[in-house]
Amino acid sequence: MSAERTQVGIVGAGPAGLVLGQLLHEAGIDNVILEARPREYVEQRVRAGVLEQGTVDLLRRMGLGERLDREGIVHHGIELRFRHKGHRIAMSDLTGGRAIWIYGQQEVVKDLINARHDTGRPLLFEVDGVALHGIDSDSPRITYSHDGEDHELACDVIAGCDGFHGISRPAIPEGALSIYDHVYPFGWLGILARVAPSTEELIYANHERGFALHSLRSPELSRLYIQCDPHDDIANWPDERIWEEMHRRFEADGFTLNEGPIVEKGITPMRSFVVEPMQYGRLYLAGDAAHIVPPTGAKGLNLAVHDVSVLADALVEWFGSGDGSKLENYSATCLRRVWRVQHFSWWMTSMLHRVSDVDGFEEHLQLAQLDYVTSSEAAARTLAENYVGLERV
Ligand code: RFL
Ligand code: PHB
Repeated sequence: MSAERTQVGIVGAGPAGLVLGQLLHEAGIDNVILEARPREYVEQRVRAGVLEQGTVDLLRRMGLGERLDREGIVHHGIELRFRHKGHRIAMSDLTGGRAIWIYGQQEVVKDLINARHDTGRPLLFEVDGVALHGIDSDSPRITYSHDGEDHELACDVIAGCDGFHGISRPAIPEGALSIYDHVYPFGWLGILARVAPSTEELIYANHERGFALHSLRSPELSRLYIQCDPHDDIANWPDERIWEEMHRRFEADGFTLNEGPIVEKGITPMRSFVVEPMQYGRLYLAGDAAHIVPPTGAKGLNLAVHDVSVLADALVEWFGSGDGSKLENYSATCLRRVWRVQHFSWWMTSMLHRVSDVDGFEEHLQLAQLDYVTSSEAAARTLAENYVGLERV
């Protein structure tokens, strides 16, 4: 067993762990990142696509804006499509010029991994058997094996950035946590298709056959989703069936959906989940390890980045001056935004997805809300300011 020491042990090299490692490095705080998966896997995983204004501002401040500004696509509006007609929400006009960027999560992750390598600080892939010890003491430790050798890493604090299925949250005694878990009766079937997007701005469609979303990754790559049964098997969805369903759900006067080869497809269940508090002893949870939102609000990655910017700020103060007040308040500070974003993501999800609705009551409520959001400037601004990301919560 080899013994090592660091100030902050970070479990997980998703957006949360990598951004935290970089922010701590900038402040001269020693840290080690441990990742269970291979580098190639982490860099290829197709997930989020929408970055809020605040996330882009932070990445630029961290010196990670170069490729993002070159290849990312800035968007100033989105379309809500219902009763087969499109209605634009002019996000930037409604929010004093704020916007969102389309830049794939795996591109953010690639940029962060490259920046990490430039720092020379450790980022280990394919670690096994990660376990946390003494998290309620002043000297927490992480044990793991790497390249067939067992290691013990002594830390001042541990950051659990290991996603929803990680080991950090379960390391906290059950009685210390309150868990809020809401599972939706639908999922998203998502595809990546090698074809020019059929739209310049994202389309969120409420359709009698179920929700559909048209997004993109580049001028040659479209990203589309349709609401489906979360327990359905992707094998039941040959490409022709997917396109046929997409055509029906996006149908509108003057709109043509471009088809192309599907290069990736999968089904994701949808849930809202929050654990409180997001800290226990010397363990701090961040990102999907602490909360999950349904993707309709495009918020998960952005929230993960916000958590770690709060955590980094608190750790810099604690290591720098010994003042632990921000660290003590870490969970409370994060949870204000977490619950705001939970509400927004649930609200968007509820407004846009079809559920079994025998008497049509819910459908009428959804359409009434969509009419309101697309005709009242106040209602449109509520959607817009949440979508681009609130500056202050
Ligand atoms: P991640 O990205 O899951 O990273 C956690 C990392 O921890 C590793 N790990 C371990 N490492 C060591 N030891 C262990 N025992 C470990 N267990 C796990 C994992 O391998 C992984 O590398 O969590 P993080 O960093 O908190 O980031 C969260 C985001 O990934 C997530 O919230 C977003 O992808 C959600 N999301 C979206 N968010 C947005 O902001 N905008 C979007 O447009 C958006 N679209 C989406 C999404 C998520 C989706 N899916 C697939 C759930 C669209 C979809 C379809
Ligand atoms: C995406 O491009 O993957 C995407 C866009 C908007 C969402 C969710 C995902 O709400």
